[in-house]
Amino acid sequence: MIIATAGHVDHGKSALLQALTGIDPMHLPEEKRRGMTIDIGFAFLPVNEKKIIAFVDVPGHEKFLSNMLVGVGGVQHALLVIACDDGIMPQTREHAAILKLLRVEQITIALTKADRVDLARQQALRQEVQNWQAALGFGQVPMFITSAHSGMGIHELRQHLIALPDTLAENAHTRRFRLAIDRVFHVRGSGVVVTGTALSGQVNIGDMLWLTGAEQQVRVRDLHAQNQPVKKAQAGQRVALNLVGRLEKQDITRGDWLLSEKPTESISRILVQVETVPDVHIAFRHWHAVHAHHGAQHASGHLALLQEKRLSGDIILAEVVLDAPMYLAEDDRLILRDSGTQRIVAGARVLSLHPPRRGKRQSVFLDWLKEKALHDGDQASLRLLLQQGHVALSDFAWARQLNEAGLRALCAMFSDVLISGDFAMAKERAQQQRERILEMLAMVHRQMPDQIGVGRARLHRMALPAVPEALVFAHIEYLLGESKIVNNNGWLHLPEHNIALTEAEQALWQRVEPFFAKAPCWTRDLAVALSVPEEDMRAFLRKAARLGEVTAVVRDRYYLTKQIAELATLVRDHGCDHAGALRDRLNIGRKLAIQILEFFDRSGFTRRQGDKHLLRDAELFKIANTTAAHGDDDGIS
Ligand SMILES: Nc1nc2c(ncn2[C@@H]2O[C@H](COP(=O)(O)OP(=O)(O)O)[C@@H](O)[C@H]2O)c(=O)[nH]1
Ligand SMILES: [Mg+2]
Repeated sequence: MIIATAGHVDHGKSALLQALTGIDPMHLPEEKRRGMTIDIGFAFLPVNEKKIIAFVDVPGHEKFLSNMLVGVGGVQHALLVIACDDGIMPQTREHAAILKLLRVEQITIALTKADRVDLARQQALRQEVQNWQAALGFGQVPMFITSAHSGMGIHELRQHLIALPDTLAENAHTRRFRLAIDRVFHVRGSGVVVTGTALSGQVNIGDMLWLTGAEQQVRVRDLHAQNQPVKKAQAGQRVALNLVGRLEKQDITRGDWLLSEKPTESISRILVQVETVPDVHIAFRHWHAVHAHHGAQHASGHLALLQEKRLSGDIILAEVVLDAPMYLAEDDRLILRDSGTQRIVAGARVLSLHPPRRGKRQSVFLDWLKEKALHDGDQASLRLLLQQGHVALSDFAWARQLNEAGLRALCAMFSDVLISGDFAMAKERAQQQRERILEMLAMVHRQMPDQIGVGRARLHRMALPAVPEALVFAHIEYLLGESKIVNNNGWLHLPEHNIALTEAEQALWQRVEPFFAKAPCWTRDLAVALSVPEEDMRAFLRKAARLGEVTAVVRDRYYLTKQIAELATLVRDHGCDHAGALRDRLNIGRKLAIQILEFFDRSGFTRRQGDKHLLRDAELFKIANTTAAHGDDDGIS
């Protein structure tokens, strides 16, 4: 449990913490000299064996608002302090707005310095504050009248804070570890130690984490949570980590992050829902220069509004374009300050880490984004993505910082969704795509009756070019498993496309096969040589092709399929990527060499680039070695 203070400068935040915990949270010499909090400070209140409350004390002076924002990032509860003699002041309002925008909705209010005013003033202020906070929408907020000098109300406030429930436990089990670094030390004998607020997940001694900024993997050698040595720390705790890596203290600064793993991409454009609070006046311009704060990090950038004009009560959708990458997850909350006046202008809830390159102002997309803004949480996010098509689960889990257990639990809630490898999609849509694959195969068979079928890369391109290859391959695997399609040495075809030779045809095959020993054969030449009508020979060879015995490199010119496989092996292993090379290697005519390479291009085995033919689907033309298939089981009875 972490509780942060909030409130106007000199209202007695630091004094209150000292009264509650016995610890003076001000630690900098300059703070002591000036009697004013400049940076965040800390105090810990041990409750029992298991529970220690961490307090983060923040500066109230508007000059140090950045530090205040660092202090309240990731906390579960805030102690909003208002001095009885001063009442509600500008930073009281500003800090309350920040808490609201960061969704720190659990707050307790302390009316401090009660010894300075009479009872009537205390009661009048209590009423005023009650009305004000209710208007802000905080709901039921416990209020205490205290004096750090006389001790009034301190015991009651302490007991109240001790009894607060811990709310972030679920987050610790379903999310990845994320920690916003706010301080860095060099500790003699240990090396680099960082401290920060754990936003989500868990960390153990020995874990490898990704350190942003220094951009390297680090190992956790030692851990403290809530100021105590521990083996494991988790979300909702102040954590100190002794890190091992190629690191010096100066390689790390406040605002860096410790993440579960290296992000696959750097995020500097995000789509957000701009959020406002009644106490903050906003007047956005398009391309408003802003400063975005998140955790202990901040970066400058611009706010690009997505709608031309806004109707009152409408959701404000915008793109935040950052000057430096930030480490965000969906539903994270940013605080936006006006770069000129430094004032808080709004909060922003992250809706998407991946703004589309085109069409983000089109109504179809805006409607979808608006729908996203209206809903919170993992389930709604996945449902809305599934509406658009397939979802890459690893990307989705990263965007929401879900760990494996969290993702699994979420997927289990979707009964009408098909999970295939890394992809999730609506079962109905998957069914449509599989149908499409079968239809395409049927068409291929109609158009190319002398071909046994197509390779999977080509089938992907023909049937579902806009769907990721891995997903189409997964569909194909499924259809193979269901015997809806057949795989013949990498060639895919419908089961009914493959029929056996009759006895007469088998006899003809005995006579035809020897002709292939030296070279590929033309249908007409075989017809003439064997005195078979050309049309009969053509039909026979097409059937042999469907059976996978022969393969046509051009219409009516056939190789034995195993010869094609040998040619393919040659290209695969020696890269005979142009006709000259193949001609020389095989000692064949240039025209035939070109026919072979063009056939490989058409099959999807190679891809033409200029006059080269580059390998594309190396799996094609591999003749399965069926006798070796169970080799691994040898010796096990
Ligand atoms: N009379 C009185 N003075 C207080 C009380 N709490 C704090 N102060 C004084 O108010 C000033 C500001 O207190 P401080 O805790 O630094 O305020 P902060 O800026 O909100 O952290 C200091 O001079 C304190 O001694 C209180 O309960 N009663
Ligand atoms: Mg202070």
